[in-house]
Amino acid sequence: MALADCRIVGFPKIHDPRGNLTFVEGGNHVDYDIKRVYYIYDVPGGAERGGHAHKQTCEMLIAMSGSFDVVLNDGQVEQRFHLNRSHYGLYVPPMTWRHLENFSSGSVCMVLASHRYTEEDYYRAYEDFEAALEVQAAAPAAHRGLPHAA
Ligand code: T46
Repeated sequence: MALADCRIVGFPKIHDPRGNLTFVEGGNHVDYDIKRVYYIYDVPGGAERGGHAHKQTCEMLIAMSGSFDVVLNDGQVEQRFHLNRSHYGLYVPPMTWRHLENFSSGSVCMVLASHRYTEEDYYRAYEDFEAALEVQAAAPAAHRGLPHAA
């Protein structure tokens, strides 16, 4: 996976004088089965979250309230996304290093994840992540699911 696979996804927003409504559908706005939902809140000023990559889990990050920055890195390129609307999500594929910072007061980050939590799915040391990317890059194309010459 590369940073090019990361993307902002827009969700429907039903405007209503009683308040707006947004929905997220599996198989539509999210193209994986959602196995877990978690949220980060009560973040103290100046705190950072993340600082790791997942081996298999893909995630959709949504700023349900307030705002924060998500900095993504695929081992080659780094890109910063500012999330501040609950009708947009940031899709993050596996093998993407991420950290979250600049949380505004009262912000809530909700995450729709493709896998249940297991610590074995994490690279928590950047050098382990880099080493895994090198192994992937050295693997024959067929093992990476890429087209290869017959
Ligand atoms: C990501 C950002 C946005 C669980 O027991 N279950 C869970 O589902 C999760 C996510 C965490 N935990 C435990 C594991 C640790 O003992 O909660 C503790 C903190 O977890 P972590 O260090 O992973 O938290 P963050 O906020 O640094 O990162 C999490 C996600 O891991 C990560 O994928 O994108 O939130």
